[in-house]
Amino acid sequence: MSKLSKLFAVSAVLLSFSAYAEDYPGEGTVNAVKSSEKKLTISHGPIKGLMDAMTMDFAVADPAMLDEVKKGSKIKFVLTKEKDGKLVISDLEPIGK
Ligand SMILES: [Cu+2]
Repeated sequence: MSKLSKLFAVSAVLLSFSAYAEDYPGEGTVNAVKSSEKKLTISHGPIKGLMDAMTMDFAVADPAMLDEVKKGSKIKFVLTKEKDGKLVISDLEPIGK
């Protein structure tokens, strides 16, 4: 392991202990893109440690993420629970394209 990757590994560990926000990976299907609300309606599978499978709206961290999907898109996403308990999709990626 190079010095630089060791440094990254150490900072990643420190970050995971010190961060207020928690990340949860999930998968689901986009049912609706609500551009004006910066939200996606997603039928998601169980999100371990957070919730069971259901259909619900999620806010996205960056409106540009809405352009990466459309109704029917299957996606992987990272749901971030912020310090104040708010849930936001902080990353997403279409799957099976
Ligand atoms: Cu849910």
